[in-house]
Amino acid sequence: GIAGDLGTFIPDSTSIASSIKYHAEFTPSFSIEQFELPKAYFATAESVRDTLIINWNATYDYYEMMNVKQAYYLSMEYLQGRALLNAIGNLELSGAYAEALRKLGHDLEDVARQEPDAALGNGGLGRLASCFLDSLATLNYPAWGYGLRYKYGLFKQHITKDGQEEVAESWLEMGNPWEIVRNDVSYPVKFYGEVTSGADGSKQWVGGENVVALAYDVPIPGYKTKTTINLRLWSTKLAPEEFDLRAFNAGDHAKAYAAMKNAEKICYILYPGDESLEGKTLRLKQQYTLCSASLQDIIACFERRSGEHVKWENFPEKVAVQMNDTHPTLCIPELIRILMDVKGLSWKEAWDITRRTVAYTNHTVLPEALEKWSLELMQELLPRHVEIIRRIDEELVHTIIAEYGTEDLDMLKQKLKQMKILDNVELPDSVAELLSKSEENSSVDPAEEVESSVEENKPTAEEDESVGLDTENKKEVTVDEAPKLPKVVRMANLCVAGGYAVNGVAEIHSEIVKSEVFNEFYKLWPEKFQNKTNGVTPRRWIRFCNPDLSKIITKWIGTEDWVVDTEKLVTLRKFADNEELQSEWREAKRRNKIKVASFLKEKTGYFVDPDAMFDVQVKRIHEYKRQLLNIMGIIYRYKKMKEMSLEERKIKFVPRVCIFGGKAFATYVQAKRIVKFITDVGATVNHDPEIGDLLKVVFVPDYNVSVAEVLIPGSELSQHISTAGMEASGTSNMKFAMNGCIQIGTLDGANVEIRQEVGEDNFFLFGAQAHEIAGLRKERSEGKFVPDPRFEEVKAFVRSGIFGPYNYEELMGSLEGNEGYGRADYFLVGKDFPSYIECQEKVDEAYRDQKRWTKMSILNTAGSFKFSSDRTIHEYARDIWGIEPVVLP
Ligand code: DL6
Repeated sequence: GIAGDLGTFIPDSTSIASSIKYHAEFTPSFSIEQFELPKAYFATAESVRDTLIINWNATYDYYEMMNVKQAYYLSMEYLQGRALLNAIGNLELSGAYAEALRKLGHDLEDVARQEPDAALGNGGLGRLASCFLDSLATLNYPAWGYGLRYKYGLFKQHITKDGQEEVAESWLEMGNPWEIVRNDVSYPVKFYGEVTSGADGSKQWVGGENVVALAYDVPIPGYKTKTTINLRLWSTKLAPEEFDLRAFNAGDHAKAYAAMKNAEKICYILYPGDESLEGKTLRLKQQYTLCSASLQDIIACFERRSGEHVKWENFPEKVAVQMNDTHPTLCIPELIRILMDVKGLSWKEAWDITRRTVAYTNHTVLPEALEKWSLELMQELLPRHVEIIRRIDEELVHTIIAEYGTEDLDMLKQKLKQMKILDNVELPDSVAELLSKSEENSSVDPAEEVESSVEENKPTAEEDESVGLDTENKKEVTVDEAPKLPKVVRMANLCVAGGYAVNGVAEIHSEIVKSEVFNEFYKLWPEKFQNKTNGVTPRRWIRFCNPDLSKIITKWIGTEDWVVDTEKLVTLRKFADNEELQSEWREAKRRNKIKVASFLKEKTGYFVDPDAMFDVQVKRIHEYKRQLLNIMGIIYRYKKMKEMSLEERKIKFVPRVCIFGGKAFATYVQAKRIVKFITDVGATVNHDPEIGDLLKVVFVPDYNVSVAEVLIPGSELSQHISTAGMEASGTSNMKFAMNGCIQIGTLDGANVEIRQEVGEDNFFLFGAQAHEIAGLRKERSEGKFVPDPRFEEVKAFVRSGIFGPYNYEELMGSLEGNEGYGRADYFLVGKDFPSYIECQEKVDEAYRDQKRWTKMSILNTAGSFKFSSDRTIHEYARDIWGIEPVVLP
């Protein structure tokens, strides 16, 4: 089409300037008389979008023509961040755009800062999805992302005297120049209603509440390629014919309006609170909307590309659907529903196609984060899907019985208890019958016995009945709640039963997935289980966010190809001792630190010394990530400093700026206490004249992708200090390593592999290991743990009131196992504290020797080659999706 004809045109700064002026004039979102920064940003973005649309169309047309196998990534979260610099960087137009804007009186960087972050995600999981899109496009893989177009992104975090305050993030307020609304691409999505059966046994889901999901496309450009893939985000609205005109005309405006809002609110916010039934319902509606609209779209594409003869059995040869965690699990019953009820396939055909199409990535081992939905709620909202899930569960039970037989009933019941999708739900009649036949001599009804064996395993603090939680969003759990046995759908079990591949996101995590989380499934279907260690895009996370260091890398490697072939970074190893490289490396780091210092001044008012070590922990605030361990270590350092003379403390301690950033989920009380605690410690330490520049503690408000892009290049030490076995992977650890930042960390998640690649000498390791954790917790609960006196000293210091009037008892108590809090230092802060502070002493010692430190830094960048999302995506494409790169002619 026309796309191909326009596609060869490469704009220069003059044509770009005209295009920007054109958009400033003819896409009028601002008043005409001015061309200030906000308007310049919009006009610039719109001009970039023109190029993206040309490439998007060409890519789309080509995939249609070639009828390629395509992967579809379904995710409730995308943490895209800003798009402008990334897009022009990928299009290799940064220079031309900078010049064009200069001609128009603006600086490109200032213009770019006008863009709000697209924060449609919480943390690692959402950012991973965004990195994957960049790699997919760059590597020319035919793939699309699907998600929801939340009106409000992740909340803005204000830090007040009371700690964190959440404020709505209205990122679409001024319009979004990157999206293209497709008014002709919309699908009905149904909730509630009932299932009717036809004479032939066919089922129809009828009645209920209907909304429309409308497509908004966000073009995703690859780096140095014309391939531009699509992120399709759904927004919901009321179907026009559903608007209650009669009510409105009769004066019942509220009724007509309520129906409209009810449809629209599905896409209002990311992770609506789910304490209430309304909240839970909304969350389930969101998940179903994503699954239903995306699958209808994928199926429409398959039919369109198939032409006149649609062969449904070929569907898995053309389509791979990846479920990013359990949030899109409803894909499984939804695909079956469409194939059976709409396309007329049999159960066997539909189930077989689904099991060859859908794959699942697990991102957490925390039991409370494995989603469980109330069966009752799901039954009401999605009655047809519950029928299908019951059938899948029944098939699963039969598979388990066929595999293990009925001889050892205890063993069988154990297996069923762990693997069933429907938990605390009576067994299907056919199974109950089968089991009772095998237990002729027993007086107990075996079906009941499965239930009672469940009873013996009452939900623990970790296995509460909360639904829709994830690692980033964990909430308070107390152990003394009366145990209940709600009927639930275990979404992860459904994913494993319905998916053809199940993967973890780092080697250690994938091993835990096999040996603990899904051990029974692993024994049944070992071939399904894989590892795909996460990665991050080197475009955004080094080439664009750290141009200074990138230039040096290119100079020493002799090519810029490392941006798409990170294995080339390994070349840096041979220059790690080179004095010239070392001095260029240090200067680049220092310039980045100066940028961080002025950023901190602007955001927090604190002045920091760019010659101090910049020590950073930025990630969601969560007990398992142990910001508390970091701050307790800082307090120890502060106390020791205070006990020494000025001379002594200067000899003993390297000056440090300790930087924290991260959001606490709004209802996660303990995490919010931690934020408050850190800011209070900062307020005391930073104003202590005895300490001066020797120690500063700064909490950066509203940590997001753009803030990370400033902080990471200017960091020297970064902290990845989760309780071993609890962080699935982590991805900021990879970004820090790429930017030559040395890590202090536990053997957890991707830290393990990072340490292997950068070398043991270039990683500060401390703490208990994953296989020791269970034993250590047991020791604690039996009262056998003897805390280190230095840890006791820090707690007493905090309790002395030195950090202000706030009551830290809840926090300190949680480290001791106060009755009131429940879990006795579940995250083992006290246990790891001595090895942590001793390791920090080694950090100081290494930093004093700047040659050694710089070498370590270079070796971190060199060893980060493995952690490019390009490597990860190649592995998914090869081992899970079976897709090949398709280069546009
Ligand atoms: O895989 C991406 C990212 C990991 O790097 C983090 O370690 C992990 O905590 C995070 N997981 C989640 C889980 N959400 N749910 N459910 O966010 O995934």
